[in-house]
Amino acid sequence: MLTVYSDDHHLHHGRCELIDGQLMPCFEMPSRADHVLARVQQQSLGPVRKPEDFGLEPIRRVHDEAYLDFFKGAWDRWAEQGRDGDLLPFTWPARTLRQVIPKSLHGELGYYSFDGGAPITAGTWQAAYSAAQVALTAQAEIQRGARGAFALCRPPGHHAASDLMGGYCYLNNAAIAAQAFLDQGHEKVAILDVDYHHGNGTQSIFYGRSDVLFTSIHGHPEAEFPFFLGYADELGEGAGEGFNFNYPLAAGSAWEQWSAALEQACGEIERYAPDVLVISLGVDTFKDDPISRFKLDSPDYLRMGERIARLGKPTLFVMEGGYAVEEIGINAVNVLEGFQYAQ
Ligand code: OKP
Ligand code: ZN
Repeated sequence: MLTVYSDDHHLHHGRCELIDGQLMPCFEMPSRADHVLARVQQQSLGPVRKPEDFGLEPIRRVHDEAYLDFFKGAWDRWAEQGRDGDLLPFTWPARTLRQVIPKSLHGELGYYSFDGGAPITAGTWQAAYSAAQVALTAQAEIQRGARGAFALCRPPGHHAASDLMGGYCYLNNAAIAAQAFLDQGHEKVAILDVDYHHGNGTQSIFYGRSDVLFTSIHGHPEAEFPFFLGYADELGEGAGEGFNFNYPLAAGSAWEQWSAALEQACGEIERYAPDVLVISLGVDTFKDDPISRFKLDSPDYLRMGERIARLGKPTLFVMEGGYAVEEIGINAVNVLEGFQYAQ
């Protein structure tokens, strides 16, 4: 299986995040992708290629124009103010406030984000842009007839909505790839999001549409980030009604509970009968993940890949979360190997 990877991810390295009332070094760090790449090479998964540049157009198909302009220009405005620390939002247009776009940098940043977990640094735009190109290049490989391809994206994307960054995410790599499949002639794309956190961005982008089925297995939002989306009663709206399925699970869930939810998600995907499948591949479901509370073990990821393979669809894997840095390579590549070597 082809892996697409860009060194540009190193350009994004946030300094710290606020967690449990403390400033901590960012869990979403460059060594994550380095470990995954090393494991891909160690296991001889297949060739590794740099991304092609498809430009901004396929990104614009998913993201709001003004949001992209803001994100692209935000660091230079910050630097003009003489700042060199990470740019982080601190005020959001929550209930009782107006959805108005202010003129100041911090006002706009609050408008275009939903949490304080996505720092903008000097290289964040370039890293996120390249991650989207990584996803599009792997998508093109599937389009050319490959059975599977791996987009080793960093930063991740599934929390990013059309005009919102947050949860370590800026551009929604999986959604951009899914939209590219549709724009290149496919009629139905299914997304299966196996990251520990609900893919609120991806869900919101496709919530009113029937050409993309969104399914997600994740920590229950009553107790877990992103808290305000990802409940089981969110089934889509308008033309999208019946094309969104969430499987929130309790903290402590292990393969037994997780795989039962996977069976249900696979049932919906089979009923939908998509042309292609996009996997938002987070491995923060791992038992030793420092910010998550599921109990999957490394061999479980082989089973996960095998079950996905049995859906029998051309499958694009897009890297999302996973913060147990030492094991992230083993676990992510186990999914790919389980898929690759399944009948
Ligand atoms: C991203 B992905 C804020 C703490 C909130 C955000 C978790 C984002 C997970 N400083 N934590 O889904 O793995
Ligand atoms: Zn996650």
